[in-house]
Amino acid sequence: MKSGSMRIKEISLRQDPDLRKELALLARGCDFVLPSRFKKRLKAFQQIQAQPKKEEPLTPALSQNIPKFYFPKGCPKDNVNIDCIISKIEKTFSLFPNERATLDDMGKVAKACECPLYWKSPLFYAAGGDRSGFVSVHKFVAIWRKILQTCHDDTAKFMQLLAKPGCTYLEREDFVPFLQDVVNTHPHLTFLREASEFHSRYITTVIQRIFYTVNRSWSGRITCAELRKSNFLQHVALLEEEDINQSTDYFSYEHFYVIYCKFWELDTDHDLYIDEQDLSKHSDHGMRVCFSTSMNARYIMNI
Ligand SMILES: [Ca+2]
Repeated sequence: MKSGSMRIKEISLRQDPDLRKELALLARGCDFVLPSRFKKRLKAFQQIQAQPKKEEPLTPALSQNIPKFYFPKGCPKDNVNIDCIISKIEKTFSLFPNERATLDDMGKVAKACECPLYWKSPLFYAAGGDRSGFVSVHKFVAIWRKILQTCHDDTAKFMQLLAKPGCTYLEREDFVPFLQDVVNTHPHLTFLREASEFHSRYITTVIQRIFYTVNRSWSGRITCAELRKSNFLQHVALLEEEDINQSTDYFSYEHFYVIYCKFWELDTDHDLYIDEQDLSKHSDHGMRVCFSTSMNARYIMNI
């Protein structure tokens, strides 16, 4: 605005019929011929030019016009009736003895919360169910009400349930209770349930696949933004509807079987680590030439 007004003053100065001649002389450096009236006006003009430009503060009215566009915990929705959801949850808890839910009951609670079925164990553990073996209606309602008030999409809610207190990211061990519950209760994993020594191997494989796909920064910590950009929660939701082998990105038992068999084949001493010694025996010692190069790491990663 100020540069605009100065420009207008300059134009008016040039167009002043009484001063045009003096202005031409000024341009040639003959300021001593200028009349005092022109000098006075020129001095005032130069003073305006010399003043440093001040940053005009953003008026409150203007800042209020910029809509909020950053929602780290999801964009709040107008049509969420928290009291209605809480009432539904209380009604579900009233079906359980002493209004306490065990882990086996949490499927019904997850549905009352309008969550996918396999959110049941994260809901249970987030409400402290692992300490007492059950969750009381009061404890659960207090926690879920707070989550509904602060987390406005599924990603933010799931992150809040799984992350350690005060953490804004997920680490590998945060997924273990959730995946152990999938192993314990998914109808397509009954044969795996009978082989308890393979539980941790399946869980470890799924966790590695989750981090390989979701943790695009390779930091070892999945952020809310990374989880939101991924298809992981869609796969969790589909666990209750489809054959688990359809989840070819994460949960497929068939994929786990192929990965584990290849690992077992390469891990010749079966200590559950693949090292140079294991790979040196692979393919009639054909890979020995690679060990002194960075290819070693690449072979391990591509298994
Ligand atoms: Ca080994």
